[in-house]
Amino acid sequence: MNAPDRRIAHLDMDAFYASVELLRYPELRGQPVVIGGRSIHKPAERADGSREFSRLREYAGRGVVTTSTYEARALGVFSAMGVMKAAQLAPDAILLPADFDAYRHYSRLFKAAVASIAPHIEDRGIDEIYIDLSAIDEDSRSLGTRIKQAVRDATGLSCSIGIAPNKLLAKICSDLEKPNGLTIIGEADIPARIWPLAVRKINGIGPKANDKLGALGILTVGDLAHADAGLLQTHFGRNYAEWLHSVAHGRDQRPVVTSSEPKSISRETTFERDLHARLDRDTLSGIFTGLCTRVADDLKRKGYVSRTIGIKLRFADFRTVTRDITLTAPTADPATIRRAAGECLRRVPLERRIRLLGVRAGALARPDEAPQDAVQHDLFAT
Ligand code: DCP
Ligand code: MG
Repeated sequence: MNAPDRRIAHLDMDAFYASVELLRYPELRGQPVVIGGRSIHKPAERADGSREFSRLREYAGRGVVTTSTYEARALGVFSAMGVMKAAQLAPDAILLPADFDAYRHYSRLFKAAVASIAPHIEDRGIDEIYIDLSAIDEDSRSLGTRIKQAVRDATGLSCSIGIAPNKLLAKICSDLEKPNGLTIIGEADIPARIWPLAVRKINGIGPKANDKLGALGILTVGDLAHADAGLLQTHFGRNYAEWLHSVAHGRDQRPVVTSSEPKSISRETTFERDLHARLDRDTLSGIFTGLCTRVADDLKRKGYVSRTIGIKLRFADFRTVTRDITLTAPTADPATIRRAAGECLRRVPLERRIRLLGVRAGALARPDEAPQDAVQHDLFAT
């Protein structure tokens, strides 16, 4: 059973990065637009004040699409797709570089707008939040509409909201009528609204579990709800089988957790071409120092110091290794971070070419707090 009186919303911004870009370039509204270029893809301004945009077909490189407008999605272009691949599907689509500062700015604005109506918020990243509405005495449709309007007034952007008895269902619902959706369900709606959905729609059923379930003929959430408990246990183990069964019935007790302290701050970069530890030593070293400087800047801007510095390397064969080191005193100093990261790097045998390099600061604390003793082993676990 779900707790009787809970009412939880999940809010997710629509095509977030792309929508922020459309605020800046309103002439692109209605067109397929893809975010994923580099700074050279910034639009050029013509003498008459109009702008000249890059097109996907002009792109060469290994970048990935961060997001795309719904018009681009209609052409098959989605998040995480290689930009070159996207260019084959939609050569004339507009290409723009990402501007994370702008996205963070709008992220803060929309969260503040929601908080002015419903302050019990769990931050789930740049464009999504859970909101506990249980203590608010207003019907869900009018409250949801009011929150969406507040977000639009503060940002000019649309979002989609799901309102349900728990986080699990709210998250599924916010996606059901995107973009600009408001989807409200109660316990009684589970068979009609949730059971027809593919099991993949459940947050926590990843590609592996999805494939395994598919092989057992379990395709929809309804199939899962009616699956034999013994069969699930045999294939997934007792814990996961029990979880599968309970989520298929729409059960979830997790609270909305309001604190939003980050666990770590990291920066990473995928190179244009794979780099060799010795032959490209200077280039690598420059990039490495740059990453450390950016991590230090992030720490200072967000007001943290870090006790654990880590690195991530991905080799040309996609093998990924991480190393980390605990400092004697917490820091936000770029040179100290660079030294610690350099020590980590010396612990990795560098035989293959390197594809990606990352630097992470973990075990965060506020500079005025007594240093904590946290040790993080899985710095780059996601
Ligand atoms: N993002 C990214 N890389 C991904 C997925 C997303 O960089 N593989 C970024 C860009 C998105 C933002 O995170 O704008 C939010 O992710 P969402 O999954 O919510 O996607 P959108 O907001 O773009 O679209 P939707 O309307 O489907 O929510
Ligand atoms: Mg979104």
